[in-house]
Amino acid sequence: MGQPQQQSDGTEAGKPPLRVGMVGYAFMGAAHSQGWRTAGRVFDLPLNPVQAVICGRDAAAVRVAADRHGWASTETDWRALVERDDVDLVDICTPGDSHAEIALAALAAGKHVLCEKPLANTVEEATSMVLAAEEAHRRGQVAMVGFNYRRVPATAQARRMVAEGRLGRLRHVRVTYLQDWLVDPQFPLTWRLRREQAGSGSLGDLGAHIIDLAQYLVGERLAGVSALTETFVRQRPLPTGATSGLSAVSSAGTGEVTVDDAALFTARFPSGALASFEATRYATGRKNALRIELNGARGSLAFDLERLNELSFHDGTEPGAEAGFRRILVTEPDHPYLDAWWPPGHGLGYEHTFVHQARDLVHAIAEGRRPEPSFADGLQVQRVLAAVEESAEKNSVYTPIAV
Ligand code: SOE
Repeated sequence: MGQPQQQSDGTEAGKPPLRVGMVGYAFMGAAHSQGWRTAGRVFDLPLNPVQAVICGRDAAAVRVAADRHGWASTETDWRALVERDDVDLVDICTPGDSHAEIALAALAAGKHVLCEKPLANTVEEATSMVLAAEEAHRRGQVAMVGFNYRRVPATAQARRMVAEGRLGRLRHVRVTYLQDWLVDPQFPLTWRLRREQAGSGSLGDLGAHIIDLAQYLVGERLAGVSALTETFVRQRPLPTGATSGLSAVSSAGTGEVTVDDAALFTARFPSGALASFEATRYATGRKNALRIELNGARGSLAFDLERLNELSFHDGTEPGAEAGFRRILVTEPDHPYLDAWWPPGHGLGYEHTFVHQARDLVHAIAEGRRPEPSFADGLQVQRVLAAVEESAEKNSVYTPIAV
């Protein structure tokens, strides 16, 4: 690993600090904390991330989170965090219903912003966030949306290979994101199952990831979709007390599930490739199976998040008798991000995507450039989500994506 000079408080000598204020401390808050804690220790960054303050409404719980994840102080009101002079960047790790309000306030207060996906709950909210981000960019601020799966070394390597033309002209893009944590009808009605908080269900939670990843890998934006969505279990027990990550305890009484459980859609890329997408929390036995396969005129590539240090590559230009899918172990210093980590052959995991995300954002801030994915990229994904919902309501009628 790279060995930047650390001081006892974790800051790095001789570099300007980037003081981070995080809103939210549950699953995504913990994941982003890993990113901020580790990025400057592994990568040689132009700015030194400092975990200044973390915010949550429950004072005792946020104190525990601060101690556990290495934050120097706490707040219980995000407005106070946003106004603090010792915060340069606001990292939004809350459910989607508060993304727009917090991001707009943070940008107005002169902060850089990192916002978890999906960017917002509606196209209107996302549009206002893009306008504010553009204005803020003219003042030197940077705003990024957190599609962390671009930062798996194997997906970044796949992007390189597509861009280099190793697959030739793309014909098929096949993407699924399969989980199974809702199979049990007794699983409680947590915020991810309420439209007013989450915006949508599997579609926004998982579909947003695969839309972004497919467009990133292909290097084009989808033109239109034909979709089906379904809510398999419409009533669920109400949760008692706090929920954490994907787990919760239920009580007596039930409530209505107001989001989709699964979304299925087909789409066309402008250059002609056909794409299919499936997002569900009901794929029994599939835990976090984000899979993508690209088939081009010269070859194919496949990736599976459950085997995230690998790519499967078929080079169609090889002699037929010897050709076939072969495994590329994406663990070498030549692969994206990996020269800073372990000796060759030593793999990474889910949490490292958040370290890479922090690294890339710090570089964008130091260089004053628009980060990728930007809020504008987040808005475009939001438009695809809206088109999927519109198409599904009209029984899968082809629905163009607004630009
Ligand atoms: C739950 O479905 C979830 O944690 C998503 O919210 C994340 O974005 C995804 O990365 C893993 O699954």
